[in-house]
Amino acid sequence: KAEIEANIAKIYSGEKFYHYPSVSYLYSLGHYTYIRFRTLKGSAKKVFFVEKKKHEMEKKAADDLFEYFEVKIPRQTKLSYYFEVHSKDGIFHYGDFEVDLKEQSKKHYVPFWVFDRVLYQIMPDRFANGNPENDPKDEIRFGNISHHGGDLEGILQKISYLKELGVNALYLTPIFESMTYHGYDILDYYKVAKKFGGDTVFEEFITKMKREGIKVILDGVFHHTSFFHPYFQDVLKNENKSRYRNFYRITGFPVVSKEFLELLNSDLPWNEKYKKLKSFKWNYESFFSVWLMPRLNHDNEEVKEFIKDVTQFWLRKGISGWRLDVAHGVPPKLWKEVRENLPKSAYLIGEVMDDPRLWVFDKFHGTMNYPLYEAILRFFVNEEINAQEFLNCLELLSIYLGPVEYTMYNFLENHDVDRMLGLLQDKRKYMCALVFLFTYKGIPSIYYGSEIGMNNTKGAFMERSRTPMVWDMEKWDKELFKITRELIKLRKTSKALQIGAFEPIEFKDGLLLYKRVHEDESILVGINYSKKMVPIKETPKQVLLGHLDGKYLSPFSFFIAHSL
Ligand code: ARE
Ligand code: CA
Repeated sequence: KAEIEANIAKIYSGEKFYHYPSVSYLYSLGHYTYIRFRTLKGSAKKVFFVEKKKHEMEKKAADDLFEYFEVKIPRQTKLSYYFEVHSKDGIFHYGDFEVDLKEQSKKHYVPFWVFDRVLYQIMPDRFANGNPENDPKDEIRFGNISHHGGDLEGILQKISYLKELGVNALYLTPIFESMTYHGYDILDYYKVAKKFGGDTVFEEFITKMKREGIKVILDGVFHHTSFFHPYFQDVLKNENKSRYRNFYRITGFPVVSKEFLELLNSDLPWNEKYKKLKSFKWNYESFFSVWLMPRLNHDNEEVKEFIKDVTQFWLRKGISGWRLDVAHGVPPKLWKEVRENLPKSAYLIGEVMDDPRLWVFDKFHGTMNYPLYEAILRFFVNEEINAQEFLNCLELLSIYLGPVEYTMYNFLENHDVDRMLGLLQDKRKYMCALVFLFTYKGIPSIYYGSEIGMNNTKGAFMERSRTPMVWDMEKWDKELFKITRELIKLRKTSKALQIGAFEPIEFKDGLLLYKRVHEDESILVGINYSKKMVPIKETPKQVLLGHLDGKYLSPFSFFIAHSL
């Protein structure tokens, strides 16, 4: 181990200290400008940021190799500065930087409307059936799971519900022509599926949502198309001579065997066919070996143009942004081109499962925040890390993402993971996690039904979190609905929660105590995720939500307050 460490130290010895005014080391957001500095672990005792005045920087986080320091100062547009590093070998001056932050914010423009949003994710098939006449027939069921008949009319009929809840942006999983209930196998990217109401209902949908101040974000599936998409069908038919041969990643001909086609065209019911076809071999790349989803060839200029065209098309039709499916399976460079091609006001979220850094800054405005979700799972669900460790995870992410953090898509659940209330089996605990989600940096989202206590964890993974929305009010958890509604309200009106600085006060054992600060607004949040009563050392001015027992916070409870 010592040898490895010595080698690492050697590799980085020229880089013991590091800062460059790139967006994750220097940025402005809200009321502040944030400056970061990196040191090789153990190589600095103190770091000062010097700009007119000398500011001591705070050690925020550490990973295996480095320690990260930060200081925040009132928002600046121009800066000239250097660093003074105190180490055991003496005092060093690092850098001499002149920076115009206006240039940076022009380059990393974020659509301003995003900050005060609370997203609500809906799987249209599973939400509300507003028109039974458009329900698809059973012959297009895949696997054992099929359509429930939900549609855009259904969502429209529930506008008053959405208003009461207070959400002001919707993320809909795919609504284009497809054969499955989830819609990730798109047949026509320019048509809203008839089963969801078609183009006419979509227009009405957009108009009404606009009137209500609800933004609409759609799911864009550009990693793959459906096997039955006309482009892929053309390849099947014309093989090597197909005009669309290079739209996909074909690895040989024939693309599928005769037996495959025979089975496909047989009279067997879809669920049987689908299962049997899985065991065949085929000559194209696909999503996770799913034959139904052949992978597009993103090196092909025509495919690039196609993606740009579709994303533009629906923005012109009135949507406000895209959630981009399997974004990590498409080259980042392409997303950059896509972004440059769209109006600046479009909000782009990539589905990226792991390290998001390659995909943000000049690509997406954020990703589905899986790293934060992992940290939440580890602290709130598995309880395998304590508050200090949780804080280090948060601060590391903050160091990695810089301003992007504030526009990440944050979630406790979505259609690909289990419902957290089900995992926790404890409403008090769930509310603690929810309070964290709504008071932390990033755009919070609610997955349909969580607000009323849906918590199914029985059945197949992924499918079990997609049971139909419960509309029978008798079955609702009214307390959860109320608290969710209040959190949404608070979030929408608090600049501190949207763009304020995050100031940890005490992260110890199960206690999370922190402030969110913007100008003269300061919100104090306490979450006691432990079995003990915990004393709170800050005195809040006015408790807004949850409560304190004198100076104490009860087990698995929270408070949100205006602080002095
Ligand atoms: C269906 C069944 C599954 C079955 C699968 C294969 O539901 O139980 O295993 O078929 O036969 C959509 C549908 C799914 C459907 C799938 C395939 O929603 O229901 O599955 O199509 O037909 C990976 C990807 C990530 C992806 C997840 C699901 O990296 O991009 O898997 N998420 C998006 C969407 C999905 C959607 C698709 C992609 C496809 O959000 O809803 O699925 O368009 C680890 C790995 C991840 C992996 C993850 C799986 O974390 O690191 O890479 O994510 O596990 O949970
Ligand atoms: Ca219907």
